[in-house]
Formats: sequence, C-alpha cells, structure tokens
Amino acid sequence: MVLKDILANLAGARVLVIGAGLSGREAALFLAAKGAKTTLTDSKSADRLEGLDELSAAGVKLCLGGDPESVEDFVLAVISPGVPLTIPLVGRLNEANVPLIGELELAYQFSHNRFLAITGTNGKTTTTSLLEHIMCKAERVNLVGGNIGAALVNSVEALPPEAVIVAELSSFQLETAVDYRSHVGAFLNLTPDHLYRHGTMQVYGDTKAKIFAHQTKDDFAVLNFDDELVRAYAADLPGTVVFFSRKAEVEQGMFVRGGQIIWRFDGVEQEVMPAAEIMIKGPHNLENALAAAAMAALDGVDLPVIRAALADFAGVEHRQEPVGEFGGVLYVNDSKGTNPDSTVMALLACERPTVLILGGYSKGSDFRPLLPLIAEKVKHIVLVGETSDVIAKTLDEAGFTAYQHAGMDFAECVRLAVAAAKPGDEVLLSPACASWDMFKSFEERGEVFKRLVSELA
Ligand code: UMA
Repeated sequence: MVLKDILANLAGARVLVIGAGLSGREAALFLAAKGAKTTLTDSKSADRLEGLDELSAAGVKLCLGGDPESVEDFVLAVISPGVPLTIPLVGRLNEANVPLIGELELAYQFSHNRFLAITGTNGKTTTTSLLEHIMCKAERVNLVGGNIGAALVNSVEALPPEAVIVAELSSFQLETAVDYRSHVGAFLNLTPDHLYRHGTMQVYGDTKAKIFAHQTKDDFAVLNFDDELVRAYAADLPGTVVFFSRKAEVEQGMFVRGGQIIWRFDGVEQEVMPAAEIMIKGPHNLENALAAAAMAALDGVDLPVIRAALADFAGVEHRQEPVGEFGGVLYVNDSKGTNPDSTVMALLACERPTVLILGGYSKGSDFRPLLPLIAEKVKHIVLVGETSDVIAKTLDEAGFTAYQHAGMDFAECVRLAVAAAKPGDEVLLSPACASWDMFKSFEERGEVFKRLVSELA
C-alpha cells in the first residue's frame, strides 16, 4: 500500500512509533487522535521517560525497555530522528515490509501550507529563528518547528491557508523523508558532524540535500555559494537555484558588494541594507542573515521589512549568547556549539583573550580545525566530559599546554574557567561536542552554565 493510502485509513490501523522523546510522543498522540491503534516503544524503561500519563490517557500502548515481540501486524512505523536506522527493530520492520517514516514526513503529509525549510551543519537555529522574526515583522502567520525543538505534526492541520511553516531540518529528519517537499529550502553549509551515524561526508551531504527533493521549478533551492560542497549540489536540482554569498556577486541571489547587501533576482538588482546594520555579528551570522533574507524575499516579503528585521534580531539562546560581564570578564554561552566547526565560528567572533570550555559527548570529531584559532585567541582551556582526553591529545600534539581537566564535573569546569579569567577576558562555553555525556540536551548544559556563572562570577 502506498503511504498516502495508509495515512488516509489510519482509523483502527496498527501503527508503531519508535522513540518516546519529543518527536515520538507527539507523533504517537497525533496518530492516536486519528484513531490508529498506536504502540510507542522506547529502549528506556518508564522511570526514565516523561509524559507517559498523557500518552496512556490518549490510548497509546506503551512498550518500554525493549522492542515489540512481533511487528508483522503494523501497517506503518514512525521513527524518532535520534534513533539510528541500523537498530535491529528497523531491520525486522524492513523484513516485514512495514513502511517507515519520520515525524517530519507525517507532518508534511497532513499539512496544507508551504514549507520554508533550513538545513546545514551550523547556523540552522539562528537562520530559522531569524526567518521567523522576519515573517512576524511581515505580519505573516507562521509556524516554527522541527529540529529547533518543537515537533510539527500536531500543529500543521489547523493552520490557516495563508500561513507558512518555517522548519529547521536535521539530516536525521531528512533521512526518513519520502514525499516531503520544501517550497523554499536552504542548505547553509556542510562540515563534518554526525559521521558516527551517516558514515561518510557524501552520505551526510546527500541526506541534507533531500531538502530539495520533489521540488518543481516553482520552488526554490537556496544554496551557500561560498561553500564548495554545498554549491556542488546546485548542478542537479529540480527547483530554481538561488545562491547567497558574502564573497562573490552571484548571478541570482543575495550577496554583499562594497558593504551593501544586494538582492539580484530575475535580472533586477535591489539594495537591501548595509551589512553593518545586521545586529548579529561575525562572518557566519552574515551568511545566516543572507540565507534568511533570500528565503523571505523569495516568499514575497518586502525588502524594507527584511531590513528592519535583520537590524533588530538579537540572536538565539545558547548560540553565542552573552550571559553578562562580571568583574570585567565577559561570559558567553555557546552550548549549541556541538561540533568543532561551530566552535571555530564562536572563536572567530571573540574579540578578547579567551578562556574556552571544551568537551562533551564523543561524536568521533577531529578537533584539529580548532588549533589555529586556539593559538590566536585562547589563553586557557578547561576540558570537561567524555572527549577530554582526545582533545588533550590534540592540544599536546600542537604544543598547547595551557589547559586543565575538570573530569566529568561541569561545576568544577566552570569554577576553573572563572578562576583562570582576568578583567578584560572572555569565558566562552563552546564545547565542540554534544551534551549527551552529562546532560539531557545542549539547552540544559547552557542553562546550568548560566546558573553557575551567576553564582560563581
Ligand atoms: N531511543 C530508542 N532507541 C534507540 C535510540 C533512542 O528508543 O536506539 C529513544 C531514547 O531512549 C529517547 C528517544 O529515543 O527516549 C529520543 O528520541 P530523539 O533522540 O529523536 O529525541 P527527541 O526528544 O524526540 O528530539 C528530536 C530531535 N533529537 C535528535 O534528533 C537527536 C530534536 O533535535 C528535535 O528538536 C525534536 O525531535 C523535535 O523535532 C535536537 C537535536 O539534538 C535539538 N538534534 C540534533 C542536532 O541538532 O545536532 C540532530
């Protein structure tokens, strides 16, 4: 049976949802509300999960701490983005020919509105939030969700016809997309991340490029001209290609010339604003702003509205977020810096001698790309979490000795960073690693950092 037929006949159908985090819980509630006999499974036991009462009350059957015994009766499975497709349960579902989708595809199938979607290794959340900000300023109804921390599925059906869906999409979400189509899709950049899951950069990039699948010439593929790996995808896309660039004057797209942001589309050139007027700083934030501006322009937002929004968007929590200045030391929370490239970008924006907090959950990253900026800007490093030893080895090999270990003690790590900073310095939490060795999420890590800073500094 094709997916559309299955989804049109959910009442009474047996469906399985894998993973009882945010995405899985929302998918299960949605399917149960459609009358499906819904089973939700998770490798964790009940005492380690949240929101189970609401699920039980909605009639969702829970299968926790292990997999369902038989899978043959399910007509559909919906898998959470964080669950790898290599787990044995997925193998069993494939053998039994049970179609497998993610919550993004489920939301897409029930949506009536156009998707403006953003993917890339870094800058997704900032660009998504900025696009939302532009849409609000343009007084357009919009729904924001996806990897940004909000499932879409329970909100899409009730949207008015004129609304747009602004979605942050990860490679994990795009991996299980089937018919999903973005009206405007943007691919910001591609650097190594999540390779423990995708294996190679080619697979990782191709998975992200699924954001452009099923587009027609009336849809737009927005690509970073300055990122060679991203630009290469332009050659073979079904949608209309539009670039953004801070280095080159692109034939069609948003670019910078002599400090002015220019929008060139269908042979017409218009000035948007001076780049210096953008409130969020740093070269990567200029790229994020160019991407969001291009997306908004393609969806028909007037350029003066885009200009006003770019000029007063202050940024995103946990992303180079200034926590405050105490005793002459500036504290910055970049907990969302979960890969080396992201930390490189945070360091590029540093204007003071920096005490850097590095380390966390291991994704098998290579930390050498950090070394030139560490040599240039960092006076001291505090290492924390699972990856401490690997990072220490990289620092040793480069001859950088000004570092300390805080083990698995995050409070100790903040204490050491505070002690190492002198007036005029910056303390930057930008760990270059995910948070999952010590925290539930990067948000929790950022919150704890901010609390500790306010207590200690
Ligand atoms: N689980 C299993 N079996 C497994 C692995 C996991 O049952 O083999 C269970 C876990 O025990 C847990 C659940 O799956 O209970 C977690 O599912 P999940 O990891 O998909 O997390 P959710 O809470 O559903 O959040 C997901 C996204 N998480 C990931 O992709 C890891 C959220 O992105 C997203 O905001 C949310 O859906 C709503 O769409 C977060 C993220 O870290 C921000 N994304 C990664 C990133 O940005 O780097 C990709």
